[in-house]
Amino acid sequence: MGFTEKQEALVNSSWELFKQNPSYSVLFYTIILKKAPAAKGMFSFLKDSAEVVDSPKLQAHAEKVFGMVHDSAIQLRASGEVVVGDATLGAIHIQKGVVDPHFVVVKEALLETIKEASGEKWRQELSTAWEVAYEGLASAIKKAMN
Ligand code: HEM
Ligand code: ISQ
Repeated sequence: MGFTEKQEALVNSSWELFKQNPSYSVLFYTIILKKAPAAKGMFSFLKDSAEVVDSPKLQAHAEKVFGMVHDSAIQLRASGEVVVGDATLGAIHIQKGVVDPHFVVVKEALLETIKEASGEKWRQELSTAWEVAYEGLASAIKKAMN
């Protein structure tokens, strides 16, 4: 079964909740660094600060990542596949030293952040919808890295 209208709606509604509160961007980074402390030096906007602090840059980058997963859900629903618009994305991630296990870390951080953002609205099918959208996008980026 392909990505359903219901799954798209679940991703849409929790994406709105994520956007409403900048602290979720901080949470997202914090979880990534807890799982992969060595990733800190990879991010230009993190490597010089002792801890994850809120900044417009951090927020913009995190929102972009979540926004792309949201867009991936829309694409999966519309066409069944994910096309990455930004042709430089593969090269950026290679250059930063990103490897496959990092994609698992970012996925787990994304799902935990969505769980926090959706609060009592959280349910397994909501999480699964985000996971499917993320996996579609991650494989498109990994393909671009090869
Ligand atoms: C840069 C998205 C996975 C680490 C970027 C950029 C985008 C992006 C759009 C360009 C700069 C920006 O606007 O933030 C994504 C998406 C991913 C993904 C959608 C998964 C579906 C990963 C993974 C890692 C990673 C698994 C490893 C922990 C980085 C780093 C940069 C970057 C270090 C450069 C940031 C900087 O210093 O400017 N990513 N990324 N990304 N990404 Fe990812
Ligand atoms: C880019 N790629 C992956 C994860 C990220 C998290 C926060 C900001 C930018 C990112």
